[in-house]
Amino acid sequence: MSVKTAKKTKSSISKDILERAYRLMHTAKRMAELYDENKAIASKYVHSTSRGHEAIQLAASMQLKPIDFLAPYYRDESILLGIGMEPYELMLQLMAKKDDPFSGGRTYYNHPSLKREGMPTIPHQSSATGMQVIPATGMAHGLKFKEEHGLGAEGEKPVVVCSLGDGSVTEGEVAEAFQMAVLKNLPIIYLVQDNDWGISATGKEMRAMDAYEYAAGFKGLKRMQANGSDFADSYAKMADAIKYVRNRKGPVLLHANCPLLGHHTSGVRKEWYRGEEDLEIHAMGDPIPKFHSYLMDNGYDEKFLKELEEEAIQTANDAFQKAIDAEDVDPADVELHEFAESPITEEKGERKPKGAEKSVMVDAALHAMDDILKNNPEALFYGQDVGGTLGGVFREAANLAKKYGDGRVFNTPIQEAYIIGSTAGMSAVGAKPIVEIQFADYIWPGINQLVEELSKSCYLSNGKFPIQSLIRVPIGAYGGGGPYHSGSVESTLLTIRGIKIVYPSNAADMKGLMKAAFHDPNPVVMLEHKGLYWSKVPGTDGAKNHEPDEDYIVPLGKARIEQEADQDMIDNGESMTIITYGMGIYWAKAAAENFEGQVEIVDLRTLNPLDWETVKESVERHGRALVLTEEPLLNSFAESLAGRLNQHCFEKLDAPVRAYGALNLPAIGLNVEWEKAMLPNAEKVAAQIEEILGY
Ligand SMILES: Cc1ncc(C[n+]2csc(CCOP(=O)(O)OP(=O)(O)O)c2C)c(N)n1
Ligand SMILES: [Mg+2]
Repeated sequence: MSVKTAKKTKSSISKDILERAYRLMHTAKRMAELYDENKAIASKYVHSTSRGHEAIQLAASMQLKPIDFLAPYYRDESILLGIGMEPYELMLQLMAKKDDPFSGGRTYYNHPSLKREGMPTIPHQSSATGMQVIPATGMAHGLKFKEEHGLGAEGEKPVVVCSLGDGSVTEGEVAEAFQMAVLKNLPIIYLVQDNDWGISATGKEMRAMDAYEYAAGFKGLKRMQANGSDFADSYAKMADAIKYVRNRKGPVLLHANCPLLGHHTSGVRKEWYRGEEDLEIHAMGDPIPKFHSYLMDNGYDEKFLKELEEEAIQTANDAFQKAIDAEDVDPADVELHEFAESPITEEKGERKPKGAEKSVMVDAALHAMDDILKNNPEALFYGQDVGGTLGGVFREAANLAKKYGDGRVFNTPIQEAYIIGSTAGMSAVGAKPIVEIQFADYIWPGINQLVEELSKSCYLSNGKFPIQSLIRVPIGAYGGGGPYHSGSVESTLLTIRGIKIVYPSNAADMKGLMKAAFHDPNPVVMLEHKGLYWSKVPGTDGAKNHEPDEDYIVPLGKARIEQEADQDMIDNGESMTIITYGMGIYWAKAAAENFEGQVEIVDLRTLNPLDWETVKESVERHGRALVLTEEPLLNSFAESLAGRLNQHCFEKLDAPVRAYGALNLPAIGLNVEWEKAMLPNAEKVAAQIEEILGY
């Protein structure tokens, strides 16, 4: 349509912006109305709209540049309109259609992930409130890291905008992110949209202070406030915030009050818990009439504004019908994008070069890290105590900080959620994070980030945002480590889809797998048995290997036959296989000494993806098998694998596949006698072998 030019405006904001913002406010409003009018279609899948929050959202997003990064939340519909997304595209997501530009129909409305020329980048984030604050801060952290190491793009500097509701600010993980933002002076704006509600809980019920007051505790976090329902005020405050962050003065928290005019979501209706009075108060703050008055005061005429409004309504109406008619998803695609493809598919380099010295596992890990940091300037390594002169409580990173600088190898606060979750943001901006959780027993505070943010990103972004993240985790029991430094966690991790789990049992595999894990574009958790690090545990000398060369790499998902059985034993039906990993290898080897030539041992090396072919072949070759683990057996990975083998190899079996592991107790008692009593050992495994062979 033809748009008449308005009279001269007094506003410092350009005419184009004012008119576009007004049109988009009406677009958002009409979209919300359409969704309410067409509940049967629009509310098939749950959604929230931005009604009431349009002014601050448009003010924020209309000032972002394609170089910037954005982490919006589920109410940020107007943010998405402001960066240039079309209502039709958003409605494709509303209806979970095939061409939903974010997820191909896999995730909810206003849950974007976007890598598009000319628009800010939006990595995937979960639907868990507040949790995106850590990945978003990780983005800012990654940008700063790149800039400080000469890896940033030339020219103007990007900013990260992370938006969240007032109800989310009190969540613990938000505090971890704020702490890191001020500690490292990161280029991020936390935009808190305060509508005084968190579903049905009021501000009074949820907190003793608002986000602006809370932010005062974070020294170095610049605090700002905006009237979030006033476009001009929001625009000016956002402009100041963006300028401050672009100039790298540090992080900002912008607290914007806004009314909540729509329902919490399509499924939780406002009339169920909000009184008349509250609804009236919020209605008085509607940003649209306010902006209308502002425009009238600035020389616009009613007729022209009506034309903008009608244009918006028409666009939304047309888009809705078009989205209804759009193609649906193809269920045949359901398995696409579990993982991004790894470039490492073959074992390469020399596992046992001539003249190589023997290395303990912890040194092989250290040398792998050294090679990685030397050859990949985007790589960085952080976690508790890995930096400085200590270089890890196991000295597994000794001297790396000295060699590569405190900017690349550094200590973090005790923040497991940040350590894990930040890698999502780092990866999105092109850094290559390696992190460490000090002990497997302390991975739990970080599990939320692993599950919600890391594991689902590739799948739910339709393959756009796989997360390169290598998470090293010392694990396992030996020598009286006690209840909180000996735990095994792999079964829990293996219930999380979308992450890979690696568990080397010797120095050569440690080196080769560490490199493959680093080059894998997906999240990889590397479990490193502390009892094997120095081969201090009697019987684990085999964990020391001639050290492979620098090019050595072992693809993930490939098991290794650690020990073969004699062919005549196999032919006579007197052999069996033990499927195991980590410390299990050494229990199995010691136990097998009593059964010469009868026992094959398969070292899984990677638990997910599992080398099913090798395992199945081995079980079928012998017809007798034991799956051995250090974990308490009940409901473990080992038990599940044994069950699967019984099902799939049934016809080739001479005995049921057994699983064997630790006693089913919540912790390993401190006294070494408790440890011995609870865990498997060579004698206990030998008894299992005896029974299986005698079956
Ligand atoms: C971790 C987590 N807990 C609970 C929920 C369910 N939930 C969705 S929205 C919401 C309220 C959030 O309030 P606020 O952050 O103020 O955002 P608003 O909807 O008011 O914009 C809750 C509890 C969730 N999505 N994630
Ligand atoms: Mg709220």
